[in-house]
Amino acid sequence: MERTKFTGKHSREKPSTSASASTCRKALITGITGQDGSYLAELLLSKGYKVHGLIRRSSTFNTERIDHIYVDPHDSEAKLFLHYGDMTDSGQLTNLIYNVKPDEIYHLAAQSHVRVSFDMPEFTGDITGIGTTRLLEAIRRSGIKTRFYQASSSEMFGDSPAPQNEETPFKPQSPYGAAKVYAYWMARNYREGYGMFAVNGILFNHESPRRGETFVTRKTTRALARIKFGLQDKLYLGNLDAKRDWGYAPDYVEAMWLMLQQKEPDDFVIATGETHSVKEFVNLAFAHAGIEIEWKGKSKSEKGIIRSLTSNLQPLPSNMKVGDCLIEIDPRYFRPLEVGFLQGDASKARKILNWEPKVRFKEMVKIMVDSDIKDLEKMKQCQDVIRKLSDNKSRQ
Ligand code: NDP
Ligand code: GDR
Repeated sequence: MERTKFTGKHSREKPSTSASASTCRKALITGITGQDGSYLAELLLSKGYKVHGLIRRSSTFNTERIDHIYVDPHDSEAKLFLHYGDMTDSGQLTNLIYNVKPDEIYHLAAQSHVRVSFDMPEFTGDITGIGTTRLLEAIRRSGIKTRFYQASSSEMFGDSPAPQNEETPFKPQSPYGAAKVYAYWMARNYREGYGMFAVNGILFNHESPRRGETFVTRKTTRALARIKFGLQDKLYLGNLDAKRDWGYAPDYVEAMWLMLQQKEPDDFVIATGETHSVKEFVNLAFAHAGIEIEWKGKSKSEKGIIRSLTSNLQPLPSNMKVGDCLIEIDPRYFRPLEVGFLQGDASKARKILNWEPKVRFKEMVKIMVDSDIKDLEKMKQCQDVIRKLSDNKSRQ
């Protein structure tokens, strides 16, 4: 498919008169430019939906994750339509829902970074918490009959004992977790109070090559690729002992869709049931790139040192050798409160939605490492071509 950047010039959908268009289902995705939004948009388009996405105005392009599926709306084949808006703007949300009349709404927009939520608790509450209420109210006021998905999170469980399922009490340990608990209850209130088809997908961590660069998995695989190419010396991390139930994002958006296809609205935990520490993630990622790490020291002084280098690590940065320190702790990445152990029990989703994770932890780590290394290889090849061209030019 042709790569066309969204420029904002043609965001309005042209009225369609074709029979197939009038019967195809319409979905609205908030947070379409994020990791999950992009995979979900692909999934819904593959199922024949027309997909409308809410995007924020930004001074730089923020549509990189969906550029490959964007087609100019003047094209009769166009099925993806983008609209400017923000979770703080109730009027625009109401207008959008009234005009688009979506059959399904997937609400994924959020300030989604837990560490950042401690720096910006009020903003996080506004976007991640009240933002959901604004959307629910927009649905109610516009009078549109639609199905609503709320992106709830395992962070709502906080330090409740594992394994966590739909019955586990919420004990959030961050402004982000607290905002999500509020949003969870608002979705339930609108379901129970107004008979709205509103569901909560309580998703545990899920990652992919499209994961934001400041979440620990992607931060690690990206840094690893940069270290391999000699562009970065070290990776600085926070708490290495936290354990997470990490799944693969494309599997998880499938579960979102399944939840909105049920007869009755209900809430579901989505998880793999496996849990691993940050350190295990780092060890596996580096090992996949041919760097075996050993850990020395304790707490803030703990360091990840090269124990051995295997032959698949080519090209090697010329100065890299056994005994070098590649990973250090930076206390800036610690959180005032931490969620130490998450492990989901997704038996309800397995039974009712017939949902199972397809990609497991080890495979997911490899997918992410390979993708970041490939991206840098491509970038390096482009730089080499540019260098050769400019060498040739200067010789002329
Ligand atoms: P991302 O951080 O990748 O994406 C967040 C999206 O929200 C982006 O499209 C972002 O836009 C948009 N957004 C942020 N603020 C606003 C705003 N004020 N108005 C409109 N849009 C806004 O998150 P993920 O894709 O990883 O997660 C999707 C949802 O699922 C989030 O709600 C997250 O909290 C939740 N969740 C995620 C889990 C995970 O492991 N990934 C697990 C459980 C829940 P922009 O691109 O412009 O920044
Ligand atoms: P999380 O994901 O907080 O679980 O929220 P993140 O990847 O940020 O942290 C996971 C664990 O790794 C530890 N950690 C670090 N984290 C980051 N970001 N950076 C570091 O350098 C670092 N070092 C160690 C953290 O302390 C934590 O224990 C994600 C988000 O997607 C939420 O939106 C979502 O709701 C939850 O997952 C489920």
